[in-house]
Amino acid sequence: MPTDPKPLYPATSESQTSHDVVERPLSPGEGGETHQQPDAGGPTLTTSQGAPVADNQNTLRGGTRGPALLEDFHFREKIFHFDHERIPERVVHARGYGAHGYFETLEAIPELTSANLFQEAGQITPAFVRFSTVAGNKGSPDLARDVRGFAVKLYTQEGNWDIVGNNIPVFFIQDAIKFPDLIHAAKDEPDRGFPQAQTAHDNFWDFISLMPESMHMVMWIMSDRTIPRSFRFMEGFGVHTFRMINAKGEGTFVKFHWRPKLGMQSVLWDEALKINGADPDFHRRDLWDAIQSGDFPEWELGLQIFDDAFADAFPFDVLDPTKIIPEEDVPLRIVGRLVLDRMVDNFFAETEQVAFMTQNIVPGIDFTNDPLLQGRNFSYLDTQIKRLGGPNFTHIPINAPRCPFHHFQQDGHMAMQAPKGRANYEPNSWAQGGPRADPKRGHVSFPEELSGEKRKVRPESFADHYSQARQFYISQTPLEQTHIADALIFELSKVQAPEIRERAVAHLPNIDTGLAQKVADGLGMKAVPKAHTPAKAPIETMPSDALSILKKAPGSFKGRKMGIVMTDGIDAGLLKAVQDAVLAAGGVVELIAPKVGGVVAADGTEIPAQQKINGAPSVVYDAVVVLASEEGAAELAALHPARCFAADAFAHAKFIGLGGAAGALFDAAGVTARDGGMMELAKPADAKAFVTACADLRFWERVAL
Ligand code: HDD
Repeated sequence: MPTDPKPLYPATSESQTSHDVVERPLSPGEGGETHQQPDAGGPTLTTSQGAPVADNQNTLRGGTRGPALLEDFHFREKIFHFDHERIPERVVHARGYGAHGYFETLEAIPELTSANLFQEAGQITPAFVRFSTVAGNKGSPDLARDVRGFAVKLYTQEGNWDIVGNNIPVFFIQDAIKFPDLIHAAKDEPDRGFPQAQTAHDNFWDFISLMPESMHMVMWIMSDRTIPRSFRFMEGFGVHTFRMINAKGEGTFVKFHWRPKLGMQSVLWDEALKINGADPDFHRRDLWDAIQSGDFPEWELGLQIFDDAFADAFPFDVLDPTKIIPEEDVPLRIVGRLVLDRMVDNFFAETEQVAFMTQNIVPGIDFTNDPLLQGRNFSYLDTQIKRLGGPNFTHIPINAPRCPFHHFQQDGHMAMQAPKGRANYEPNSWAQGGPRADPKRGHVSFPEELSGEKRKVRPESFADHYSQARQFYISQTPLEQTHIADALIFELSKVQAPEIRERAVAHLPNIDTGLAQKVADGLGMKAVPKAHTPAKAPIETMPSDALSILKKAPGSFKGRKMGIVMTDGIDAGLLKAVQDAVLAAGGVVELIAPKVGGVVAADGTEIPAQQKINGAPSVVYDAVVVLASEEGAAELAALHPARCFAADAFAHAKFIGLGGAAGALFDAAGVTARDGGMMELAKPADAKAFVTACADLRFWERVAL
């Protein structure tokens, strides 16, 4: 006689929710000794079977100078494991960086969704986020001009919910069947194996120029959104229209937005190129430094909520992932915040093995018929099985749910759980029969009515490819528009086939004739090529300030970095005043000197530096200060890296503080003009005014449009 089912698979135990910690000696900087002595008191080295190892320097040999013996099980185990250390990198988004944190619900929205995490304000849900670039391989530089992935895993009490988004709210293509073509075209070309991590090549622009649906995305990727200052200063978007379902089964459409509390910020293209050389890990280091110092980055979750009536009246199809819904039409409703407060313990175990999947949704959340989303729902599971080696990747702690889970999936490579009992199927009549489906608690799809012919077809409502591209362009400030034109000129100047260049530029008159003219001029074309005929005539759209980075500037130096170059003989009081002012504004300071050992101030104080001048170009700072005695300024002026530091800081429209004889360095660098963005720091009291000015982040007046 069957009795009440008892859970067959126990709730996750401690060892399933967090990594079993394998102690290893701390390295310098983590609190470890700089030189660990062989007998420093650490644990004994063992094989992975636990057998103590006597000698980790020499293989077992037949005779002192004889051959290595196959019998050396320690050697063989060590080398075999090393040989297997790599797994396939992600086919896209290979280069990424993750951190742990939490999502806090700020507003309960049970009227919109039964999703457990939105039922009570103040509810905390553990989260893991991985940021990434798309096209480059795992070792590519951080400042590639590229879309950034913004993938969020929320470990809710009713299962893992992944919002696998980007820092751009639209996508290149409308149907997932084109994804392999898009990615093949964007990545390095198959015959030559380059270029790495960039779209500035023939194949990309060949494909893109043949796909008018990508034109809206092209405006976004040619904007400064694709060269973010760091992950902390990026927006994130779920991209697709999703659905929320409440306890009564009523559905509403929703788009997800992550908005950085520190505001958005990007670097200049010339900076991006130089940062990639100076610090290819610029974005990783930024996130690491911020979190390790307790300055936890934070994003608000904003929802755009709308119903069928809005969707029907909206001039574009809400299922088309190449379209946004302007915030002016549907404002964001802020319902929560995401805080990243802990780095991973181990990059591979967590960041590399984390498996995001669009199909990971929870009760109260549902998909829509967006054809890109539907295709993604197939691709992500498939890719994880390939990448992580089998179906049990959900046993890996970073991927395991943090709520109780019970199912009959079993066996397979690397099964980590040992379910007890006899029942591994359902229905069954055993006393301990295991879990059963629950129609009240379980995920229920929105009961949308479906009809229509079975056809390979693109709906007519997806046919307008230019209206929102134009809307994006006209929403930008003149400076941002210049950056878009410059980016297009740069990318297309790397395209060798003139007919591809022409075909790409021929889309631009449908977006903005001024832009088309600028790009054609920049490429040395005699005239703007004849515009392609749009599949559907564009409609008039209104500019939206929410689409511009500069119109949403934060007006704060919080979270930013000041580089201070100093020499012997400086005023230590002035230096301290600048440091204090930056810290008070929520920024951080890095001290740079001709020698990393530091400098001796005029009053004899020894001030250590964190960087030597040729390892710290000004491109890695948000604003700079140079404090120099007369001899110090002469010493800097003789150093090429110091002159580049000064010239670049000026050219990149940075705020520049000058203390003592620092002006001599700028003169030597060819920067003889002084403007409102260059401020003399004559006395400690000037430091505050300077740092207050830095809240504008750039002195744009210096840059010609
Ligand atoms: Fe994708 C990874 C975001 C379209 C197939 N995608 C991946 C990641 C992000 C996105 C952030 C990295 C996740 C991580 O950090 O591990 N992808 C998007 C967005 C898209 C999009 C915002 C459009 C709105 N993707 C897309 C399509 C397909 C894929 C149309 C296939 C049909 N994406 C994949 C993938 C990846 C992936 C092959 C590679 C590694 C992985 O999944 O885990 O399955």
